[in-house]
Amino acid sequence: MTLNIGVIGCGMIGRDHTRRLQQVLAGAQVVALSDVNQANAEGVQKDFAPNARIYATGEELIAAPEVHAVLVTSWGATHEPYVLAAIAAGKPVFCEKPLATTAEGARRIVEAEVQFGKRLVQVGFMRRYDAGYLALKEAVDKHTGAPILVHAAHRNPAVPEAYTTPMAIHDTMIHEIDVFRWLLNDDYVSARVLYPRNAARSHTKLRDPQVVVLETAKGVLIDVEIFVNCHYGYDIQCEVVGEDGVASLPEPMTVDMRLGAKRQSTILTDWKDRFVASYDVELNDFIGAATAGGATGPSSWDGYAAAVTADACVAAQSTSGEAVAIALPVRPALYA
Ligand code: NAI
Ligand code: NAD
Ligand code: ISE
Repeated sequence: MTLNIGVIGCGMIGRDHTRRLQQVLAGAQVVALSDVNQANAEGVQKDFAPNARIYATGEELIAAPEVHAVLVTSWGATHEPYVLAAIAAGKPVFCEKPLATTAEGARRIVEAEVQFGKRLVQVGFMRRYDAGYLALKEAVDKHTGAPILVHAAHRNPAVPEAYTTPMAIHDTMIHEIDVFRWLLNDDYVSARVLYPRNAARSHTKLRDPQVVVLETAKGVLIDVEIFVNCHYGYDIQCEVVGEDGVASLPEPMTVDMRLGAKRQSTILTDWKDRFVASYDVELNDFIGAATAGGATGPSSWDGYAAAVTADACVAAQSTSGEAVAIALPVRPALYA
């Protein structure tokens, strides 16, 4: 059976996910597109999905009988109503991060899915599918002993003026928030935020870089540098210090060159290239589970836990370094 997918939001990542569904992966086809800016949907239709029908609204796309499953790749603030509509229609839905831009919004999705009685939602936390993070997890689980510290960095070369201080958490660090819960099999209890002087390339509405310190229930301290105007490249770093040793996230494969009395290797500049393979694997997982009528991988609960933590980090951005507590309610059995 071929899974018929409708894509809501045809910007950068909606376009890229449509390309992989149409040209890279087997088992699915994009039959419907929607975007508040219809020109974006038309561009994606023309380039990758000539047979897809364009719907005026995401709600109409979700209701369309030919659509078996939905991809939500519109702006973060629009995710919640589309995911709720897909659950109400009983259709599997892959939602790009963040699941919702507030913890209450993510909680409403968890409650709707629990009431439906079956998992339908996969959140786009693709790092869990990255070969480097999987290898790091194996090293942490089997070799380096119980974790004590994590040092991490999330660096983007530049961001537009519309990117503001809280977005460093909701839009960017949300990936670290999710992946460290998974990597350490732990939950967070507090967050602190510290700022050095502002980088010269930053904007007036953005404190950049920021350092977020998360503490986990098992007592691990995680420091994350978020630097979104680092200029030199797209660079994701992570080192886990354990009782018996230290494990580091592998660098992306690159050719080591000796040229002109220098050793050189390339640093990527675009998130699309850094995680290209993990986007393929996460969507392949979605196709498999959605074809069977359900969902797998990062869940609504993971999206909710990330949203609660992100809200605490954003609150901690204005407490002059004071810790903000993080607490989750009891996890519903659906997500055990
Ligand atoms: P974008 O701005 O390039 O594209 C968003 C598209 O959604 C635009 O075409 C816009 O017109 C459309 N849109 C906005 N509101 C809509 C609505 N209510 N209904 C239908 N369409 C709507 O943004 P981008 O970079 O593609 O990001 C989209 C989502 O993907 C965000 O949630 C972002 O966090 C996530 N993302 C995830 C990445 C990852 O590594 N997993 C990487 C980049 C983005
Ligand atoms: P984008 O701005 O390039 O694209 C967003 C698109 O959504 C635009 O075309 C916009 O017109 C459309 N849109 C906005 N509101 C809409 C609505 N209500 N209904 C339908 N369409 C709507 O943004 P992007 O970079 O593609 O990011 C989109 C989402 O993907 C965000 O949630 C972002 O966080 C996420 N994202 C994830 C990753 C990742 O690595 N997982 C990377 C990039 C983006
Ligand atoms: C973007 O939305 C992503 O998800 C990228 O992975 C991240 O590095 C970037 O900062 C976000 O804007």
